[in-house]
Amino acid sequence: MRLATDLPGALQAGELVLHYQPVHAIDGHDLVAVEALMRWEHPTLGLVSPGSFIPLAEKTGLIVPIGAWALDEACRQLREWRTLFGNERGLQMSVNVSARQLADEGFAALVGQTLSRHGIPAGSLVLEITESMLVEDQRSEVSRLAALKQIGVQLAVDDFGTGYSSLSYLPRFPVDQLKIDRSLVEQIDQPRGKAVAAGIIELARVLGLESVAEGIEDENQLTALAALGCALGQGFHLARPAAAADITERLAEAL
Ligand code: G
Ligand code: G
Ligand code: MN
Ligand code: NA
Repeated sequence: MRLATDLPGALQAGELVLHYQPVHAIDGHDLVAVEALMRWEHPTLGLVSPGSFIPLAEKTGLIVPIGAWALDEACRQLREWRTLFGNERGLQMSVNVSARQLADEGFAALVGQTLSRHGIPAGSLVLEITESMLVEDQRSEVSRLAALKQIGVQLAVDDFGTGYSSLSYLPRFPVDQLKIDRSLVEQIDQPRGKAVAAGIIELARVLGLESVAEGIEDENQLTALAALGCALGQGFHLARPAAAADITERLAEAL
């Protein structure tokens, strides 16, 4: 188990990096946000995707320091882009958060400190949490999320539609975005798939939440989502995750 033995040293060794996937407005195509996605530049295995080491980091608890690093690095990078391209452009940064991080007593304080260290307005940070985190232990989760909302960050439900299909958390949790999972976007070319996507987008609308479609891989899916009134989109058809320098170029082109 190379990964398991090497992971504890990876953060210290500077082997973890963030790539960023653009999030575009579906009407107008503006680049409005990026999602930070971790990568491990392993000295011999090459670029390792988070799917293969995040679960390991969660199991061992390493996700707490690694996640704190990712939050800090994402905010540092957002500061750089906002300074280069103007705060008024309003670029937002999404960061994935694991259950283990949210369960940490000091998480909201950590988020607050990280934002002030980099001079980032709280509203431009989106924390992505998964549905399964919301159904686990509702009472303590509600108070943890409320503490984050008090700071002013936005909260997104990631992989929406793939969890325990319990919607009972939605009225109670102060979330701002629903990120429609790519397994649903994939089925949008079929009548029943389209109906489900339409229902979610309508649900987001009546709750006053932003809808974000993930995993858009072709023009037909984009057109269907636009027709349904989905606000934001992400996917290989729009832009792949890329290193910070590539995103800097894209932002410069969009000026
Ligand atoms: O890039 P890839 O498809 O391999 O991502 C797999 C999973 O890893 C995604 O579900 C994503 O949410 C998660 N992930 C990526 N970056 C981070 C991170 O910085 N922190 C946490 N907790 N999860 C991440
Ligand atoms: O769980 P989360 O939504 O955070 O996972 C994001 C992951 O989805 C990233 O690892 C990213 O590489 C991947 N991803 C982004 N866009 C697409 C896409 O259009 N198709 C597929 N198959 N994966 C995508
Ligand atoms: Mn995500
Ligand atoms: Na997702």
